[in-house]
Order: sequence, then C-alpha cells, then structure tokens
Amino acid sequence: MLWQLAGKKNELAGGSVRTQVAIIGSGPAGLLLGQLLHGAGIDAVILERQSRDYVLSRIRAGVLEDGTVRLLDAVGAGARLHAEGLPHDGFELLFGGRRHRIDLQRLTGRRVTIYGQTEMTRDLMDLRASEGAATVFEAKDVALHDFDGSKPSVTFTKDGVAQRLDCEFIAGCDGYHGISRASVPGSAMQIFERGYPFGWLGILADVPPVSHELIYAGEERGFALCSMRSQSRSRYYVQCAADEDIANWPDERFWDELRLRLDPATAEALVTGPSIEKSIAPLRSFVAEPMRFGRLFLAGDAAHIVPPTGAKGLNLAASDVHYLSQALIDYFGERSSAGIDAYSAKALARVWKAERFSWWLTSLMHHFPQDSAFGRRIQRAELDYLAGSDHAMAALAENYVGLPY
Ligand code: FAS
Ligand code: PHB
Repeated sequence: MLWQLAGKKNELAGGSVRTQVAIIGSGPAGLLLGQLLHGAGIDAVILERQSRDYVLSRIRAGVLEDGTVRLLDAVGAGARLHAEGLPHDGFELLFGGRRHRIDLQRLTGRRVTIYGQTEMTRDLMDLRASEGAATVFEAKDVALHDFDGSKPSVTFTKDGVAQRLDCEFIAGCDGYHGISRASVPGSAMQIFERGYPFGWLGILADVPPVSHELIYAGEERGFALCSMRSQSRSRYYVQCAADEDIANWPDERFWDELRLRLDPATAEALVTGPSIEKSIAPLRSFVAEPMRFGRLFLAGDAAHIVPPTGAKGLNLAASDVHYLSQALIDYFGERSSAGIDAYSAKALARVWKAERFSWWLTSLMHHFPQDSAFGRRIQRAELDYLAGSDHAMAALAENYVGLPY
C-alpha cells in the first residue's frame, strides 16, 4: 500500500480504499473540514494535487474573523495562532490625505486576528499528521465518479500507480481552478460573476509594519493596503492593471508607488526592504449555485471567489466547512439527511452577504479607470459620509469582523 491509512473506517477492499468522506484539496477548506470530521469520529482522506511544501509556499490571506478562530480552537489548531497572531481592534481608511479609524471593538465588541493563511494551513497540516489522518500529497489526475448516485468514488494516480478511493461523500475543497466544480455538468449549475478592471500587486518583506493596524488607502492614484504578518514582517498591496506584468515591478518601483498612495506622514514612516515574495492576484466576484450535487459538496474557493478587499475569502471557506461538517455529522450520526439537504442554501446565504460586502468595499476604495468624474465624487461622498457616521461605520465594522454563522 503506497500510503498508509489511519482510522477505523478506512478499509482496504480489493485494491481500492474505502473512507467515509473524500476531501479534494489540502487548503484551508479541506484541512479544516478534515479536522472537524476527525473530531466527530468520521474518517476522511484528503487528496492534494501539490506537494506539502508547494501548498505552504503560497502567500494568501492574513485576516481571521473570530468565527474562524473559534473553529481552529475547536479542532485544537489554535495554539500558535494565540501565541503569534495579532489581535486587532480596528483598522484605518485613508482618503483625502487623512486616516480615519474604524473602531471594531467599540462598534461591535469584537475584533479580528492577523495570522497568515500559510501559518494556519501549516498548523492544520501538522495537527492532521500528528493524529495519523490520511492526506495524499501529489495525487495526480484526480477524477470524481458517480457522485450523482449512491456509490461515489475518486480515482487518482500516486507515484504513477492508479488508485481508487470509494466513499460515501465527496467534499470539493479544491479551489477556483479545481476539478470538483469542473466535474459538474454546466446545465446543473448557475454561475454569477463580476470581473474588475484591476488586480492587486502584493509584496511580502521582512520589515516592521508602517502602522500597528491595517490601512486601506483609496486615493486618486489607486488603492493600496498596508498589512502585516507579524511585528517584523509586512504585507503590502497596490492596485495594478489587470494585465500587469510583474517583471515591470522591481522592488524600488513598488515602494515608490506605495509611498505615492499614502499620506506624507505615513509615506515618511514606511520602512522598505527586499521582497521575499511578490505576486499579482486577479480580482473577481464569483458564485456557483448550488453548492451540492448529489453526494458532491463544494466548499470554499471551489464554489465562490471574492475580491480580497474585505478579507472574506479564507473566512468564507471556514463558515462553509462549519456548515458542511455539521451536516455530515448529522448524517453519519442519526442518518438524517436534513443537514446535507439544507447545506447549499445555508452556506450561500452567508456567501452572498460576504460577496456584497467585498464588492461594496472594492467599489468604494479602488480607482476605476473608466469611471467618470461624477463616479469619483460619489466615491468620495460615500467615504466622507462613512467617516462621519457611527451608523455607517458600524455597518462596515460588523461585516468586517464577520456576520454570524
Ligand atoms: P485553496 O485554493 O486555498 O485550496 C485548494 C487546494 O486544492 C489547493 O491546495 C490546490 O492545490 C488543491 N487542488 C486544486 N485542484 C486540485 C485537484 N484537481 N486535485 C487535488 N487537489 C487540487 N483571501 C483573503 O481573505 N485575503 C487575501 O488577501 C487573499 N489573497 C489571495 C491571493 C491569491 C493569489 C489567491 C489565489 C487567493 C487569495 N485569497 C485571499 C483567497 C484565499 O485565501 C482563499 O479564499 C482560500 O485559499 C480558500 O481556501 P480553499 O477554499 O481551501 O482553496
Ligand atoms: C493580507 O494581509 O494579506 C490582507 C489583509 C486584509 C485584506 C486582504 C489581504 O483585506
């Protein structure tokens, strides 16, 4: 057997392996789902296309809602997060040359935690390995079978050897470019999407953050974001053309452009240094409905994408797998299908509220090249109104800390 399986319900049966839930993808959605199921005694096997190191090399999200923190605590993956994560009680909007603080704690009684997705993924991978739960890395040619029937299975190759995983359910946690959503007939799915005429050019550098909280800047030259991973590692973004070539952005050009998008005092305070990662992320809003097809369930980026402005992508993956794990626990516990029948509608209700918030904040803070002078005045009027109204700031704050599950 090329890969050892732990757990009582993973059984060898005639050259294939049987488990209860086949999870496609070892990103935040797949890993967190695996742990939530493991804690309930439900066996799952995670099939991941890439190597462990490759998955951990990707630099992505940085802001965790308290709901996500609670889930990580619930599965026993919160220790390093509480030791190294940075609790934030607010953030700032920069426009008109001034920084305006959104006081999350005062407006909602809640906060967010700054902790890189990479570290969260590492913690979940280490926990899964320590518990002997099965993950197959570098699983190639993953294909989903018979999920519209009662005996789904997943085939793949590992080190060139064909394998089959028989299961009761498949969780498609394989992201926007994964095989799961692609395996569903187009006629069974409705797609909703909106593109944006820009992307985010992000840099990671081992320099102290320019401020102790995040700064979202929406000045004339374009959006910028001052974020961080720790007190000594910063994450910065500038809005760039959708078709921008990263080769045109040596570090010095990035730092110069970032300074031009900040107020003079903040620009002056900026500490720069060599990038340890630099990449361009496209922005899109995307939802595939429904999120269930027979015995296949989609969760996380496999089902929906938000522009990162609202810091919702990773956190939606967490709420999806919270709902899905509850539904599967009900099914395997009481053989009740009520939870799995309700999963898609329940998950989509929260997804669409986050889609709206992410679209709204992106529309408010970014420079749209085709926008008219009237459109730019409306953006400024909305920012002025927001900065002067506790009611408006409270609406922003309650979405940013995360709406209830
Ligand atoms: P993921 O994409 O993280 O994980 C899917 C996993 O499935 C991957 O490991 C992939 O290798 C694997 N996979 C794919 N196809 C497969 C196949 N056929 N077989 C087996 N495995 C397969 N969100 C924020 O909140 N803030 C941000 O700043 C932010 N920045 C981002 C930057 C980039 C470049 C990208 C792409 C996304 C960003 N996101 C951000 C969103 C991101 O954090 C996602 O919401 C989050 O990774 C979602 O997690 P998953 O749903 O697990 O999907
Ligand atoms: C990040 O730190 O990567 C980050 C923070 C907040 C966002 C998006 C990205 O809204």
